Amino acid sequence: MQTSGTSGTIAPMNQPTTYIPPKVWTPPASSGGRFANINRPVAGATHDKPLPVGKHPLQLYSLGTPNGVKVTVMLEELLALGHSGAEYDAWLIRINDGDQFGSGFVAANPNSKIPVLVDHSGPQPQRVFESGAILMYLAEKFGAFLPTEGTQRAETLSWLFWQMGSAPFLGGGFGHFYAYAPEKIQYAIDRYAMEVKRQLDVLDRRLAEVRYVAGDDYTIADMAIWPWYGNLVKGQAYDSGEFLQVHTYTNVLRWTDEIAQRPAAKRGRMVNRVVGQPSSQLHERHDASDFDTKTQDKLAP
Ligand SMILES: N[C@@H](CCC(=O)N[C@@H](CS)C(=O)NCC(=O)O)C(=O)O
Repeated sequence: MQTSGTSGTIAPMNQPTTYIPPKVWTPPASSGGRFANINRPVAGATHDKPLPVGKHPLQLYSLGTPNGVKVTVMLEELLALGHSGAEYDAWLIRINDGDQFGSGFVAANPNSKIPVLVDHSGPQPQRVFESGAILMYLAEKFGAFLPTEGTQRAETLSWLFWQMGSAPFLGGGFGHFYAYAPEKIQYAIDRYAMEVKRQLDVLDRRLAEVRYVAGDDYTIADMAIWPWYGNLVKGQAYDSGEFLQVHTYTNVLRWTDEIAQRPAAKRGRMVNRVVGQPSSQLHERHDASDFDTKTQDKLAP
């Protein structure tokens, strides 16, 4: 047997590599793989850095990942409905550079993950973290995109929480092991591909029955699900379209394309975006006119 010190035991060279965990886990010097440099086994700030505050009541600290896009789409939808109180400053948090571990960010979100909203419209600034909580907070504050009673409300919340519980298996499970892990581990990829295809089938069957996930109306549940599962069925997540045969989920595709046509969805997906065509990226948003410099037509999914 070869041993690897405190990190555990590795099987002989001529057998499949099997990790035998030591009695007490210690973090590896580097696990390799994407994001290895920002992973830590402890919480808290690594450096002093206050968050900037702009001119609007709502301050968003985020990045244009699917979790970030949920919130910028919601804010743009609220503004499109005429809720001027939803004007916001969107500040860019570069998670690969560790911005989420600055003292100001950690005070706003002790979990050190984007997105974070701080509402300055009341007597004291109110922080809200977790994208699902931010969607609910905004929906209740403005009385929009979350039905107040009955089946539509129950369905909206059920599908919102379905997304919050399901996406970690898609991103942290499938996406991580298929695209980012330093080696391809068949057991892990099979396990998460199985789960992600099951989730897509859940969504596809639902969208065979209804126009939007909660029923007839577009809600915060659609806004939560679209950036994740819409990207996936368009082949825009982890370069996995062919592998997962995403073209077979025709109802999800129909719904994805319909939402992509909404002007607010087009604007929302541009905010805090740092990948793709330069014309699709609006790194910070402080005013509705900030979009004018960008060509939205290039944003077709
Ligand atoms: N459940 C959280 C997940 C947020 C999340 O995972 N954010 C990622 C980017 S999409 C992040 O900030 N990662 C930085 C890190 O893990 O250090 C939510 O929905 O708000």
